[in-house]
Amino acid sequence: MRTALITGITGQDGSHLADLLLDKGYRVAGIVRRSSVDQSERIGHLLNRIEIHQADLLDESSLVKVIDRVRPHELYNLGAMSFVPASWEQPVLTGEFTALGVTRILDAVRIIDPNIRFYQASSSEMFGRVRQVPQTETTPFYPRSPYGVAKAYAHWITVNYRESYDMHASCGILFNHEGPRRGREFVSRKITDAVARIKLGKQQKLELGNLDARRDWGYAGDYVRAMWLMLQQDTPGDYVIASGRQHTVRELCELAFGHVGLDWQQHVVTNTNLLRPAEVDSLLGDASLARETLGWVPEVSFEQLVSMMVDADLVRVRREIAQA
Ligand code: NAP
Ligand code: G4F
Repeated sequence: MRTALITGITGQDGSHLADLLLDKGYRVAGIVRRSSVDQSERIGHLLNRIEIHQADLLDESSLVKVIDRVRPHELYNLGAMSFVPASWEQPVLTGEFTALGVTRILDAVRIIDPNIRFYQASSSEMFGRVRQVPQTETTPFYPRSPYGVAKAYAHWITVNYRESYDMHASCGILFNHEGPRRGREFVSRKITDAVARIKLGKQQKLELGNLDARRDWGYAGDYVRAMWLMLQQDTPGDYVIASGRQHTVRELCELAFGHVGLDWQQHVVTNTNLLRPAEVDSLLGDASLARETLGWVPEVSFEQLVSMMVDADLVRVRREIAQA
């Protein structure tokens, strides 16, 4: 039986990846940082099928102990401070988790067993003010937030450990991916949650920032499959994972409100406080390498993704109303 260890298992991607690996017959262990409250919202359905270990990306000795205890064949490093606006509020902590945390875990792997296959959650935010359209594995980085800068460091330290220590370490440069488990502060989920609440009479208006921002959005369930495929290759590498289609935040609003028969323009108001100090205006990925080498293709379209998220939020808000 193969064993996988996941950092960030309580997050959106960690929970989808745990689902996938359990389906494939893996023993799955996850790293969580200690909290005084329950963090199992996304993994409640699989708590009796996974192992949970406490450690923190800020503390290398805790990572060494867990890796030694679990002895994984594959380690997926998904833990990070992942919300871009928060990275301006806490730039140093973002660097500690999202940049130096990756050195700590790579070093822990090197010490315990450098044959462990390693996945790093790189991000399209590294492309920032894009130098090429569409973006590929060779497009230069120009990050536009402390988060993007931290991810660029994390990406290169992973490449460096691969080249320095001959480790099987791969980076997935993932473009935005969403789903019903997405955190409610991210724009897709903020919109679909508001659509459900407005439809059911619990909210009137939705405040948003930049409606012109363009993103290449896909479904998280499709994207975690790409992570697993990268670690099944004979040789490690870096891969762009994207849908190859781009939409504005405005179009996302139109589609989400339209799904329940509402006119988005009656409900969305812009708030300049939600604009970012430096914006990533447009991202569009070219996943040809992943398609050709990994055989990866996304299965859920943008339209299906938005419908799935609105429907899930309608079910949840209805339940909350019934329980109130
Ligand atoms: P998410 O839902 O915000 O989950 C982040 C996870 O990281 C949570 O489990 C969180 O634990 C954990 N974490 C944060 N700080 C930690 C620390 N100091 N030690 C250990 N764990 C820590 O993010 P996601 O959307 O699943 O994204 C997964 C990864 O992919 C992240 O690295 C993100 O930056 C990257 N990424 C995401 C996207 C996307 O569109 N979703 C695109 C490209 C790259 P708590 O529950 O304790 O907070
Ligand atoms: O949903 P977002 O907050 O995602 P963002 O900043 O693109 O980052 C996400 O994707 C990255 C991959 O490219 C990940 F690495 C990262 O961890 C995260 O998962 O914002 C998307 C766009 C932005 O341009 C933002 O300015 O939506 C715009 N937007 C407009 N109004 C808003 C809002 N974003 C948020 N969160 N909230 C708003 O009210």
